Amino acid sequence: MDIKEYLKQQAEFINSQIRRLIPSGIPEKLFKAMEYSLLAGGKRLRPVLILESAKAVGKEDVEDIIDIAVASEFIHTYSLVHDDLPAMDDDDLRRGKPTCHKVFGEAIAILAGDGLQSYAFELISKNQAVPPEKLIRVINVLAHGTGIYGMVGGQAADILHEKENSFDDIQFIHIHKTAKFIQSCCQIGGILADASEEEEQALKNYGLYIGLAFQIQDDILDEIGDEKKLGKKTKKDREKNKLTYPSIYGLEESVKMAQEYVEKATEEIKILKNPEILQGIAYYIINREV
Ligand code: GRG
Repeated sequence: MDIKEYLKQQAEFINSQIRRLIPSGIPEKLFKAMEYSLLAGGKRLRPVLILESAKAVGKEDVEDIIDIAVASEFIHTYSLVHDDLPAMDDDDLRRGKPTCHKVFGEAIAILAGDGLQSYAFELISKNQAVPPEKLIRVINVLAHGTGIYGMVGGQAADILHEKENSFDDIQFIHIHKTAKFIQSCCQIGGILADASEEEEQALKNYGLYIGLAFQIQDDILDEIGDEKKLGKKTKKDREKNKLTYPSIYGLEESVKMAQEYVEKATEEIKILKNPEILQGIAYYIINREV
């Protein structure tokens, strides 16, 4: 299977589901800001990981969990909108297009991010097909991975750090800012597919390893200044003295580290019924150009 083509198809499928699930009946400018940011492009990695993790454990029909997968993209989009704000990274472009606050103003961008986050949890909690006790676990895992113990905590550490160039600093920041959200998506797929404890742990380990590989690859792409990464932070980040893997280890070592994490990730999920697509995604992460 051509994994790149498969992921492209899956991303298109997620796009159609996002369009279906964008909430209506809200102030028009807020709606437009949410819609603009949600549909501005993107790999849709997190919802795809939820669906593929469920399939890897053996869930054949994922129709009943699509809204939960889409909710993860709502949260991801909120994080990008807030990350771009003047108070954070102060970016003019995201995915090659003007950032949400550049188009709609800062106040609406903040509210669009807030709205996307809370609506994500509303969407999950109103799923009728999944038993409530499972939904509570999903909500808990997602809130943990994206909140103060995960992405929000990592973002705070990234903003607050005093550059020491140490392995501990960069690992803490990237495990929390990037990997924990990705890890929670893999775990959620497992929960929704009734994974055993051992299978769920394998998915958690896989998620953490690919999350770290994802961040290292992101840093590598920034470092080599790939032209295709329009709107991503490159020179600006370096000017702001951000901790990146290449800035500490150099490019060659960073490439090696990402490869090692991917190998560990693929090894972890060998116990699953259908590990192949997740294994393909792991390799895609370090071979991607955007
Ligand atoms: C504002 C609470 C808060 C958190 C922000 C998302 C984030 C945390 C920071 C963005 C900066 C950054 C480069 C993070 C590292 C990796 C990452 C999350 C990249 C963007 O995700 P992709 O590549 O984006 O999946 P697409 O555009 O494909 O959806």
